[in-house]
Amino acid sequence: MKNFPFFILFFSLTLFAQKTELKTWQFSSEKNPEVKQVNLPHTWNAEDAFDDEPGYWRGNGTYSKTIQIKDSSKVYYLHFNGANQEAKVFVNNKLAGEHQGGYTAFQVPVSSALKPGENKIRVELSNAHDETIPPLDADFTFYGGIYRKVWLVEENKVHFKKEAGTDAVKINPVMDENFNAKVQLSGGIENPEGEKLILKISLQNPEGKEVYSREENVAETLSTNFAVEHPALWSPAVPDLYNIRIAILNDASEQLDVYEHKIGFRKFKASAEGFQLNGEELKLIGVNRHQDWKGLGNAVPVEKQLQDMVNIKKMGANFLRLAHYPQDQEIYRAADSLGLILWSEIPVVNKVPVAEDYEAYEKNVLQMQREHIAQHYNNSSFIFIGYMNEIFIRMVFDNAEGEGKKAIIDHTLKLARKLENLTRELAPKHITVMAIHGNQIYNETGITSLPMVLGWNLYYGWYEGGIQDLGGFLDSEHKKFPKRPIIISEYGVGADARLHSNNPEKFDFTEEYQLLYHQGYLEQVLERDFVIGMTAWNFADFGSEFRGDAMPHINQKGLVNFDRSPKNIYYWYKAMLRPDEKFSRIYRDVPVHIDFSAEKELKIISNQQVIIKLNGIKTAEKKPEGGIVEVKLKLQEGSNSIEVLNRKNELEDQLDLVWQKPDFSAHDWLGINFGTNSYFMDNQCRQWIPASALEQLKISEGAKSIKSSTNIRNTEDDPLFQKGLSEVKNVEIEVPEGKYNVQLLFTNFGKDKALAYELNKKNADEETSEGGLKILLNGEMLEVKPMKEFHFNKKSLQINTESKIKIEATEETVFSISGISLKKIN
Ligand code: GCB
Repeated sequence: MKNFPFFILFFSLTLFAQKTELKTWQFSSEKNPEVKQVNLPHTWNAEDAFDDEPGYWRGNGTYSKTIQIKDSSKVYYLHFNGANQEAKVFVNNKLAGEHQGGYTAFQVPVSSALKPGENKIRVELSNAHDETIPPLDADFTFYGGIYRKVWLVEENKVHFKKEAGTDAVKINPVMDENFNAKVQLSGGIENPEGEKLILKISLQNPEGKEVYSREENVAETLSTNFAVEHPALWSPAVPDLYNIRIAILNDASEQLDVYEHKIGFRKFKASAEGFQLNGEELKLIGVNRHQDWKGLGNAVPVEKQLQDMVNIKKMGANFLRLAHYPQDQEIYRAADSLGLILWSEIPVVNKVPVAEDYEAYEKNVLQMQREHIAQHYNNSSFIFIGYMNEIFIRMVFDNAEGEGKKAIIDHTLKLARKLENLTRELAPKHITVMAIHGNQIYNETGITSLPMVLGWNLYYGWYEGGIQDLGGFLDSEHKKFPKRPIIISEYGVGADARLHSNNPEKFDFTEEYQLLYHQGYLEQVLERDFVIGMTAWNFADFGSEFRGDAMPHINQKGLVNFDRSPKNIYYWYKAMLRPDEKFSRIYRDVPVHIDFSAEKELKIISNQQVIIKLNGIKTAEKKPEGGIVEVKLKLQEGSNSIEVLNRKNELEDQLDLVWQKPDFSAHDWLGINFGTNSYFMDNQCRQWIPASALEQLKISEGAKSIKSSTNIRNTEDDPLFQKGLSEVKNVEIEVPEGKYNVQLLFTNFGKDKALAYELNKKNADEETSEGGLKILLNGEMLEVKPMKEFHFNKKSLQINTESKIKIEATEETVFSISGISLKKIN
């Protein structure tokens, strides 16, 4: 008898839905017809979206597998959490269902196609461009594949209806002014034989104690409500969740299906006076998130993705925009339990088609929004619902005019109205929102008056203007539309942990410019109540195949890197947003201070007073200003130990920093980078210094900076080649007598720009076709072969010299140069 309760447990569990994860599949594609075994999550673009070849493969892939069916009295569905982007599902070679769109879940009823024993499942999936499926155009990579989980779901004949990719159960916890709640439940039940059914509803409080339970008769429609007096509230500070359990029983009291979900009680309101949660003001501060990951594309195991959620919360965020598409269901669950308010949206980005594809596009988009809302409605964190991002940007960039422009505006407005109405109809208690780019076309067309809250994606200090232009712009918008609540839905700059500068400037991709920018934005937003929130672009670096930032194919505006290692800025936000958790961390910039001056301006990211010790001796005690402590340290040549302690004398952080002069007294190698103020760490961990840091270097007058933001092929050290000096006649570097290996680095910046080694304009082309550049290195002629666009060329020579290395153009010419490295041989 001892085992009896366990038997009961097992027995009752097997009565309702069983989910079997279908992990292993056979895969082939049009591009690679050879069949191989893959495990989900899977994408076929994890590599080619990052290689040197432009573009990534977009086409058809086929997944197949066999499954065993034992019990033909059951009802079966195939549940896909996400497959990008057009799927056809076949069971035993018969089409069982189709789905358009890569970011929402879908379920295919398969019972009628299945037979007892072995069954063949095949999924034909395409990520080829299709004008009827969003996104059509966007700054992220549309990796193809079944990149989320798939289950075979086995149900009793009686079960909760499946609709829009989920169980058709809607839970609405409505709060009154006194913070009493009414939980409204609605939904549908499949009851093909009209059985007599009982619904058993129960609610457990956050401590797990049952606080409500009721049984009632039900047929096919679930529609009921019950009151909860003064429930514990859900908020980012205390995300208390109740558990609701709805069981369908037959008249023998056997459970036929169970729906269980965690719900939070919260009351929210957005106005130009601010965002209110549970009657209190809450400034929404957080990040945007893309779902992909270094080396994995979009096929990221859920456990890994959840680390993002924890780290976003740890940073002190209370708000998260899931840009630009619905993400895995587990992300919403994590937001519920961690206490992150979500803005979630569908990927209607950059443009709407206007030609014959519009109708089909509209149909797909509306269906996508239905699925999006149905699948996440019961998540308490799901509060802001979005449906368009920068929808006029393509029109603006393409300079559309006249009839063409009118057609775009008309179609876009038509779709926006439909989406706004649909969203309000399906989620009348939620907040609708749209993100737009910094252009008045949105106000002029009236599209901005549709959503309840307007999101501005603003990049003052990056794509345009200066960091301090933000405030003025916000004020002028507020003056024009004083009732409109605004969110800065995006703001950010590219930053690469390999690049550092003492004089940060726009578009240099240094972490120092990133810090300046975010400091400026946070300050300007905190001063303005009508700005109800802000989400930094982006939590992490992400894949965008066509980009040529300092790391090609990657948008580098993340607070953390593509592999999720934090940049300095992540800690800075934590210092600003988490006064409750004291910490201090030395700002990491260059690993070796290469300068004539022993003085190092050290930054410490901190939210508490700190003591700084240099080589064991206390040198400063300081309070942070805006999350940063700055100290000047006089380093000794060679290694220096820096320690940071809190006021209790506990060590918070420690760093060894080497100081070397930029000459050959301490080095046998020097790398000089032209056309930039930044220090750069190459893929062999060597630090290149800007030419301006070298007193022993002379460049002929009239040289100009030249740069390109593109993928310089065949190198991982793009920043070294993306900048240079053009119109150089000669470069001289004083060195001690000796033997050197001199390496000269040249870039061909491509046709649209002058050639990097820009021979004087008149005979540039001739020279190139004749075999490239001829220059003199300490009098010896060096020929540099012509190269393809956006490739670099390297030329090395060993020389003996008494005091000087001189690179000069041959008569009448000038050249461009990206870098010089010198290696002392003895
Ligand atoms: C935007 C877009 C986003 C881009 C971002 C950028 O405004 O909404 O998709 O990635 O700018 O980095 O340029």
